[in-house]
Order: sequence, then structure tokens, then C-alpha cells
Amino acid sequence: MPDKIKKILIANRGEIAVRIIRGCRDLGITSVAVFSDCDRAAYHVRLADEAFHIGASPSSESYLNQDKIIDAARRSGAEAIHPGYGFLAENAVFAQRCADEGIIFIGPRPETISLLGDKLQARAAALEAGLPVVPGETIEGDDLETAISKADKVGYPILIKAAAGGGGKGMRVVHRADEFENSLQRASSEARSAFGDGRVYIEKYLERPRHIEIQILCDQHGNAIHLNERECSIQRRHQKVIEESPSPVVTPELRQRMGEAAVNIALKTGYVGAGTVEFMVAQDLSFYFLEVNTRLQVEHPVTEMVTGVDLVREQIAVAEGTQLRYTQEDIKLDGHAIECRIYAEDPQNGFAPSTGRLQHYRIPAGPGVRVDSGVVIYNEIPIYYDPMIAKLVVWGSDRAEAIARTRRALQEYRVSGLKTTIGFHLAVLASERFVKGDLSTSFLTEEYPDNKYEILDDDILRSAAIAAALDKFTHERKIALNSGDGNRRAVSLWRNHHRRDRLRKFERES
Ligand code: MV4
Repeated sequence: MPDKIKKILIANRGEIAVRIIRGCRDLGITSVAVFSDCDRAAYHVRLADEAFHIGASPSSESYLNQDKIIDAARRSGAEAIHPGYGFLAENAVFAQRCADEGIIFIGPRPETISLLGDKLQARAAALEAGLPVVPGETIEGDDLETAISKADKVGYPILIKAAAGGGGKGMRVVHRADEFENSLQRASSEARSAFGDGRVYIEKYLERPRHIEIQILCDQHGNAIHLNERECSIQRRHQKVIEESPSPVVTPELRQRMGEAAVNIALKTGYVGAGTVEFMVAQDLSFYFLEVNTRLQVEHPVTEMVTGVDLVREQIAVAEGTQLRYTQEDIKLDGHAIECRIYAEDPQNGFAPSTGRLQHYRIPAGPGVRVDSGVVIYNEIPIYYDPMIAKLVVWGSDRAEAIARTRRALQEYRVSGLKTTIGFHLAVLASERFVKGDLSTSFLTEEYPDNKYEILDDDILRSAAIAAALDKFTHERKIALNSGDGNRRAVSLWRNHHRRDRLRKFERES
């Protein structure tokens, strides 16, 4: 048996750091948090067994600062680093650096991260492994004439993509040959300034595809399995909003074919750990390889809910060098799970980030409900990082039950002091088209063309009124505390508040 990891440093913050710390605790592993200036009182710091300050609030000085993180790992005696998602999770240089320092990086080998991070190399690997890829061409080093004739061969509309891209950055749709030169120059210079790499390639542009991805898990001994699909078509500006498993359109037969394709590219690239193979699925259910994400993803809990597999536990086991404890036949698909990403954003105002303090924060519970929250009541939401504050993940025995329970849970949420996307989720879940499962990556722009949506639920309005009353009370108390005889005023305010409360109770009982 390989040595067990006893201590893990989590090089991340927010809900994913909390998720990993919980996983460590389940396994009896000591967890080490790192934190920036503004995260001193963050939830992940409170939950971890140990915590190290790593710098100023901007991520470049803290969560992206490799020296500080390696140093904290050294000082804490952690044998491994879990990078979470974002920040250093898909940084091959960092993964190599960990290896050089004798620290286990919980993720794929640096060579794999670097190969799959280059979309051109990933596409080539997918072709070699026999995966269906969208018709396309590399145009590196070609003169304009050759590139244009390749575009003609692929057929318009085409999509110009950045080799170093992913997540939609540096992409350009071209509808006609006379737009090609201009678009090529723009895409290339955009890619150069965003990634320091101006290489681009072209693909046939698929209209209104679904985004469906396969979760994979591979050990260091050549075993690879898949854990079904996640449907992630509900997204805005390349940010996923709602994810679910299984997909409403994937049949057992399609699942098996997509799963086999995902396992094949994993085997071809010597993949180790948890990963995600992304596909686009056309209206006729033909599917095409997109890219591989070499990390644990935000939406991993929907897979955990329907398979019963703890993905963080398996990541750690694989990193220790143990054999996969599951074969493909062991992977079940039980019921249906939906995840809503709760962002601190104002949907009524173009989804602008909403920062401030959580005056009130109560999370839902009950049958089928899991909340992975990175924040607790009275936390301040900093401006420096991603505005996602929590994920609501709900399980039901089928899709209809999962939707009903998700709506119930969203209605139970109570947040004040900040704007969130909770009301927006309620509107989407009430829409006929969502309930039918008629999804595509254009869903949100088609259904909410001007970001206009209606909050359909009285409960939310009622809770807003209660929250406003609470805010007023808090404000009055603060004024009282600041006045000369603050204590006496505050106490009497407090007493009156409770008297009113008793009175109300009395009214209810009589
Ligand atoms: C495409 C496409 C249509 N045709 N490629 C966007 C992110 C990157 N991973 C690839 N993306 C796309 N590639 C071809 N040939 C449409 C998208 C796309 C998309 C893909 C997945 C999820 C959401 C998306 C939103 C807009 C466009």
C-alpha cells in the first residue's frame, strides 16, 4: 500500500476551499488553508485546521503567488497541494514546481496539463484517439490566400479559435469570405494580448449547440473510467449558470459512446486524476470534442449526487498512488441532480457584481438539498475575486422532482445586504422551455434578450420586505449604540423588539 497523505494545503478560497477542507476532514487528513488580507475572516480559514497568510488581496499577490504558496506548504509540512479550480489549478509550471519541491500536486502530470491546455494539441490528441472533432484546419504559418482557401473548404460560417484559448476567449464567428481577413487579424491580436500567444485555428461553426461534458477519473496505473455526463448548456457569457446530470437528451447508448470517447482521450494522453472532457452536441445529437479541463470543476457535485462517488476523496486516493476503487460497471446513475450557481450579482442591472456585507444569510436544507457555500452571515464579499458565493445542488428521484425541490430550496434562501442571482434562477426554473429540457448554449440570450426577467415569486418579495425591516432595525441599533447613553438605548430597543415579537406570537396563538 502506498503512503497515505496526512496533510493537504488547499491553494484556493471560497466554496471550493470549503469543499476540499470537508473532504480532508472526512478522511482524517489535516487541512491547511491559505488566505489573503481581505480573507482573514473567511469561512475557509475558520474551517481549516491551520491557516497561513500569503499576501495582499489581489490574487496576483496571494492565491496566484507560487512562492508564497510553496513556502506555506513547506512551513506547514503539507505533503500535498490541492489547487481547487481557477487560480493555479491548470498551471503546468506550478504543477512542475510542486514536483520539483517534492510536494504532491493533486491533479494531472504537468506534461498533460500543458498538452491539453494547448487547444491545437488537444484537438490533435482527440483525432488520434478517434474522437469526433468539428471539421477544421490549422492555419499556422499559412499566407492569407491559403488560409482563405482552407476556410472555403471547411465552409461558412466558420469560427476562429485561439490555440491558447478556452472558455470562449479570443473566438470569432465569420459568416462570409470577405470578413475573413479582418476577423483573423482581430482574433489573433486578441489572443496575443490575452494569452501571449497569437496562434489561431478555424472550425466549422455549429449553431445553438448543447454543452455536455463527461467526468473522468484515472489512476496512475492505466485505469480510466467515466462518471456520466453533465448538461451545462445554461450559461451566459461563457459562465455556467445551471448544470444538471443526467442530460435531458442523453440516452444510455449516447452516454456509452460519449463516455468511451472521453476515456479514450484520457488513455491517449496518460491522464491522471479527475478531469472533464467537454463536447458540443448538435440538434441531431451528433457530438464533437471541444476541450479537456484538467481540474476538479465547479459543477462536480451534480455528478457526486447521482453516482454517490466522492470526487475529492478519489482525487486524493489517486494522488497517493492507489488503484481506482471503481470499475466502469460500478458507476451507477441514480436520480437527477441540478446545480444553481449563486452569484453576488445584480440580474436587474446587467449582472453587475454586487459587493458588500451579508446582513442576513440563511441557507436552505431539507430532502435532497446540498449547499456548498463559501460564505456565512456577516461576511463581507470582496471585490477581488469571482462573485460566486455558493452553489445550491439538489437531488430528486427524477428531473421533475429535482426541479420542484430546487424551486423549494431557492425560495427558502434568505439573503440581504447583497444582490444575488437567486431570483433569476427561480425565473429560469419556472420557464416552460427549461422544464421541457429544450436547452442550448443560446438559451439565456433567446429567453431573456435584454436580461429582462420577472421575479414570479411572492415569497421572494415577502422576504425582501422582511430583510428591509431587519436592516432598518440593525441601523437604528447602530445609531443607538453610538449615542451618549448607547447601552441603555440599545438594550431598550432590543427589549422592545422582543416584546413586539412576543406580542405577535400571542396574536398567532389566540
Ligand atoms: C464552438 C461553438 C460552435 N462551433 N465551436 C465556447 C467556449 C469554448 N470551449 C468553445 N466554445 C464554442 N465552440 C464551434 N466549432 C460554440 C461555442 C460556444 C459554447 C460552447 C460551450 C458552451 C457554451 C458556449 C457558448 C457560446 C459558444
